[in-house]
Amino acid sequence: YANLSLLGPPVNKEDMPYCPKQSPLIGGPIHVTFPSGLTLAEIESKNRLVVRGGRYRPPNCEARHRTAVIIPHRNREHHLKFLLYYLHPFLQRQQLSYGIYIIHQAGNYTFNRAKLMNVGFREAMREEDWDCLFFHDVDLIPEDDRNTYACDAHPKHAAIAMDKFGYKLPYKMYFGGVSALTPDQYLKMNGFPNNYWGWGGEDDDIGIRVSLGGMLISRPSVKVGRYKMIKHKHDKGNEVNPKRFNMLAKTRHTWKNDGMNTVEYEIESRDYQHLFTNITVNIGTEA
Ligand code: UDH
Repeated sequence: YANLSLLGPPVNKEDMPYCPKQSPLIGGPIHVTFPSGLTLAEIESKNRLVVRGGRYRPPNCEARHRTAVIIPHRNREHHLKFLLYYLHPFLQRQQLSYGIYIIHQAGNYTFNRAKLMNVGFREAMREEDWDCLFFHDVDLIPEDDRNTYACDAHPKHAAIAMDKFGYKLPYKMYFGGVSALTPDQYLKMNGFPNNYWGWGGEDDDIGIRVSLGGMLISRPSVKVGRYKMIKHKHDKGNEVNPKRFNMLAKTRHTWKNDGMNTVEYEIESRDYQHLFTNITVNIGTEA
């Protein structure tokens, strides 16, 4: 009998080689425009390899990273369409294994972005052993392929250069828009706060938690961490939170008793669509 080892490695799915460290599909800057009349069906037809719930794996190699993208959402379907239009091909060019989760706040009570992220973390990790979570505003479109959606040794603030801030960091501790943490990093800072209702403050609280958790902030270069924000006005139901400065002054006393260890909510529905998993959640109201 012939020596079977001479036939080379088996070519079944389980035994694929790892993807290269640098994806050959990466193109650099992306020209972002907002085409009118875009439909979900059109985006679906352009993303044939995406499967139920917005999941994807590279077809010809084993991904080096497994990333869940968590998007807090209510009443921004129009933005969501544009984000999906750009994000799916972007993540595929990076040869990642990924899933996209929309965490939809049920009801009309004041919005709570950070608490929705805690829900997203728990629900995504329940489904799969993700090694990186990207917490992603719905209205920010990455403008460069080299902004890799994988985690670093420290929590990563990815949206370092947004067009609305003149493509630079607005202040040193800014941690808003798009950030990425491993499950370990997330739990080390007890996740995000649950009690910031309305607009503002929660992103700075999260930044403070990173340092209280004994970690640093990692960032891509300003050349690469570029984002275009889809222009919009303040949302109804997300009024400016007047308590935010008082709360921020107390974060170092509150973070251990408010976060992943105390988050409470009720899932209303879980819906596996082609381009994303939608989780509609009742997160309650302010205490
Ligand atoms: N979000 C929703 N629905 C809402 C409120 C917020 O989905 O009703 C989510 C969404 O993912 C959004 C994120 O929470 O990207 C952050 O909220 P935001 O976009 O309101 O915050 P940002 O600071 O914008 O980006 C502030 C309003 C700018 C008004 C400027 C008027 N010139």
